[in-house]
Amino acid sequence: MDTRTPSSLDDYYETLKPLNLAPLWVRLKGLVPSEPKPKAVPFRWPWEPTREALLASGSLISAKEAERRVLVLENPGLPGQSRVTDTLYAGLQLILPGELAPAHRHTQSALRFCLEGEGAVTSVDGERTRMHRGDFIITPFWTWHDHKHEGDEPVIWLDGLDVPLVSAIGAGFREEHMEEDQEITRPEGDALARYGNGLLPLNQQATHTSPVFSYPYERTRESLHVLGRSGPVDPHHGLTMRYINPTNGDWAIPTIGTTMKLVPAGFETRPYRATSSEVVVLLEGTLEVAVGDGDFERLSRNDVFSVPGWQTVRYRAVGEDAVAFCFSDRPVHEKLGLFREWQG
Ligand code: GTQ
Repeated sequence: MDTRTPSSLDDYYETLKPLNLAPLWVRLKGLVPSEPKPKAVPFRWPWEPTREALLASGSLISAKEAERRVLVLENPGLPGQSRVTDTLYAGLQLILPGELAPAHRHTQSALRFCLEGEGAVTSVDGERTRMHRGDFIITPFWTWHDHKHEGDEPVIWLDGLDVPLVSAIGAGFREEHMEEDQEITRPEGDALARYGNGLLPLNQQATHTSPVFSYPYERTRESLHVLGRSGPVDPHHGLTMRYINPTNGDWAIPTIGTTMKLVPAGFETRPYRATSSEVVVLLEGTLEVAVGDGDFERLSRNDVFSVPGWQTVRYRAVGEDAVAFCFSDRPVHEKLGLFREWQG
């Protein structure tokens, strides 16, 4: 080996490559930035063309062939990476009458937020739940889940998963079930009655994920609209309620924070930013959102919007009350003691 001292730093760097070494001093500021610099950008997926593209897949590939017939929402700042923000995955899933998306399980936690159509059923670890617009459904990590369609119109829902987070820590596993269609062992509504009525079985232990795996919109909506008539409206969040795990008071999913937000007609939120990144989908009304120095962008029904971390965000509702479902990686920031927020 040539042990002579290189004559320049560039020559020196060349000598480091075969040794699998690198100088920290050229990388330090990138590795340890002064503040978060997400690669994801704020972006809106408009419902109509997105829905059209998804429906077009329906005549080309079946849910069974695809395993899951999903169009992944790819953030333009992270092309080819199947990420909606730096840390979250989102997709829009289509299931047609009579179809079955076969049972599997994985260590990624998943949520479904139902947007269009009636008649689909998701089964999770032995219990079925019917899916209606606005329902929030959880498939906890490592639970068997399949989706089927017993109705007569296309059904579309938004999938949210912690795929990039699980990948970052190298904890991803998947298994296919031996049967396409898992065995049902409890009646529909069991989980909601057992865990979701302000009651718990006497000796219930805390669970990682909320055992209430289906949160019907009917109930969420009632809470929000009752609060909307009387309660104070938070200047930064409007009326935002988080879905909880009743066994420990934590977020419903240990890695994904889910909320429903009502912004009253004419209300504009104060600027806010947090380290967590978020995905927003508009359920009711018209919501405008401004990120950073950008102009307000209008979200219409079922539009999906990505808010990267550490970006200032403001919302305003136009015309009538706006209701939006949001999911974020906030629980991970909190659990690591790294959650920061700023309220303008
Ligand atoms: O429905 O189980 O969008 O496993 C991505 C991975 C949906 C699902 C996705 C999945 C699923």
